[in-house]
Amino acid sequence: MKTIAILTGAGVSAESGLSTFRDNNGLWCNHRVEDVATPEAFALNPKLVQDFYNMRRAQLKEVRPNSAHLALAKFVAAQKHKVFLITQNVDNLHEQADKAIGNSAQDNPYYTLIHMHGELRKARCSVSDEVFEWDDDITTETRCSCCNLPGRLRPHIVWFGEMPLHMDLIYHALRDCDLFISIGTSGNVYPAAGFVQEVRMNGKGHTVELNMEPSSGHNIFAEKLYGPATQVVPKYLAKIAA
Ligand code: BV8
Repeated sequence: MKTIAILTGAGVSAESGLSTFRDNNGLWCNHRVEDVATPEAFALNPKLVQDFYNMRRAQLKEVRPNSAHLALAKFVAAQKHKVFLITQNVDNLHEQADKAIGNSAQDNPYYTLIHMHGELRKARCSVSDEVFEWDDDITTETRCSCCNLPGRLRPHIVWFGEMPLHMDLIYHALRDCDLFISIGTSGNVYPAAGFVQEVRMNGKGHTVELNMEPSSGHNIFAEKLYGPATQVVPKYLAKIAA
């Protein structure tokens, strides 16, 4: 049984119209990270942080998966190997693509989809840690159904300085995989940026980078293909599926 681990970042969603973080006019260009994506920022100015995520959550209603998401979804659905799709993204475009081709991680025993930085369409109570499906705005007045009090509900997002989710499962996949494909990430944010190193040091997988341009860790990858995800992802997956 072969295992495939795939890491995606903001670049896979760029051609669906979602801003990346560090490209020109990226998300962080309009907001300092410290102002909107840390627990301290949330404590200091909860309305600014909630508005930042409300804007991004609302965008999800207008964006659709692109041909890179769809090629990934078709590739994953066709596998009789274990596939771990580990995304840094908090959008739901992988889920939308899976649904479009009739697949889902819930129904496919070979397929695990991991949102290591959380999800825009979920909210979490800061006190009970209960997580809720959430499609609307969250304000400082919104009440969580667990405590029925305002001001406790936060985006279910991993901020800087917080531990990403499902890390044990992720490291198991990295050490076990025969193939590690990194797609659309700049390799600036840890621990995700260190995954390729983990595969090289403690795993056995062939490592591949598919990105618009060389990432910070480009020289660690055994194979690289550069260009827009909607071109390089379908091309690469067709090659290995043949
Ligand atoms: C933690 C949710 C510890 C928010 C995000 C060393 C080890 C460990 C930690 C650190 C370390 N050094 C520093 C740290 C701290 C920090 C960090 O890494 N800082 C960086 C800036 C140096 N890391 C953390 O804080 C992490 N937590 O380490 O906790 C701990 C230990 C014990 C106990 C408690 C805690 C948490 C990091 C998670 C932060 N949250 N997201 C949100 O989304 O609002 S990170 C954020 O960056 C997004 O998730 C994003 O996905 C992620 C990575 O960015 P990319 O996806 O790569 O996006 P980017 O714009 O950078 O790049 C896009 C790429 O796509 C580019 O290369 C571009 O060329 C390409 N591209 C563009 N268009 C296309 C394309 N490619 C193809 N086609 C296209 N069309």
